[in-house]
Amino acid sequence: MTEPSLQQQFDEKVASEIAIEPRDWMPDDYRKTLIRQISQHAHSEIVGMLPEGNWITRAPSLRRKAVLLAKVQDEGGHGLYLYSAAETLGISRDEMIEQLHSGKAKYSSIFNYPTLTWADMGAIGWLVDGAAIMNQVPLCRTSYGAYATAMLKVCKEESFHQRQGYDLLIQMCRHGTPEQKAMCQDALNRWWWPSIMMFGPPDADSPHTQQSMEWRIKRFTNDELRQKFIDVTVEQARLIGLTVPDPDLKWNEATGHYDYGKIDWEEFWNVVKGNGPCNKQRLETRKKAWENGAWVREAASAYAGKRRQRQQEKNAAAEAAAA
Ligand code: FAQ
Repeated sequence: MTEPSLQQQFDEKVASEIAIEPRDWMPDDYRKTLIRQISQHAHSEIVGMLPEGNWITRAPSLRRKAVLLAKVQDEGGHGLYLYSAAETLGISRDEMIEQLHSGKAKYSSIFNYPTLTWADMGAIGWLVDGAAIMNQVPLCRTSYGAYATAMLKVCKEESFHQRQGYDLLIQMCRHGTPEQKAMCQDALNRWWWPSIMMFGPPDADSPHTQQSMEWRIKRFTNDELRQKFIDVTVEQARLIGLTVPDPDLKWNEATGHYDYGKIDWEEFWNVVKGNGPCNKQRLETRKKAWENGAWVREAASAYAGKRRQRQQEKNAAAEAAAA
């Protein structure tokens, strides 16, 4: 079959909502875009374990510790599904890790901010996982089958993550001391703007959005998702008596949405370029973990090799006996 008709088949599948599967023909740029997005998403999940992992030993009760531990483990699992989904596109796990460690591949800007108080665990679950859900529910219908399948499971777990964070804040805001409530407000003040930056640059400055929308990798633009997130989250803040740190935030009857203040895109690009408060620390920690885990990878692959060899010997013996 010649290239134009393969392209045509691909276009027709995308237009009629038939998932593109790993063995299907796909344009090179579609493959590259998916590898870029899925691997960066995977890196975000893995690096994203660090800010909360920092608080597991300091959780204030056994229940909160168990919940936080389960959540952070889930994020590790999400990273693994996503690395596997990216591998179906022809990139190896080692290449992806190399790209993260060399700074070639990005991970979400949000994980370069420090977690200073226990209320940050609430703010991350509520805002960061809340933003992740807003972005990832539409990805359950993304055009690449393996990514969509991974997203289905991830989204179920993200809902629990968002809930546990919001629940933590409800407890402190409604039943806590004035100091605890002030700690929650401080967490919202610090996490609000970075959370709404998570959706990426404004549509006018987003080089990938238009093409990704055409390929139905993305189902909504960065600005559309940001707006949806702001609209639901402002109401949730009000419900627990917290104030969103944006003096320009105002309900707009005409649009049916909240208008919001100017986002500091200079801060965003600065963090994306590696100059946020924790970029260096996050990458150093990941590199060290990779180096320290080398013996585990070696042992696991030696064990897998031995099992394979034993199975081959068994099969050969069975064949010889049957002959
Ligand atoms: N941070 O043209 P666009 C989570 C980059 S998971 C850093 O708009 P695109 C769960 C972008 O890569 C959070 N870089 O790009 C959790 C591109 O650079 P490149 C991660 C960013 O791909 C919770 C350039 O800017 N979620 O939170 C960011 O069409 C708690 C131009 O941007 C995903 O990855 C950013 N915020 O749209 C875990 C979701 N935004 O690659 C632990 C899947 C943009 O050309 C604890 N990804 N850039 O060098 C997506 O939906 C999209 O990739 C976007 C960006 C929306 C992130």
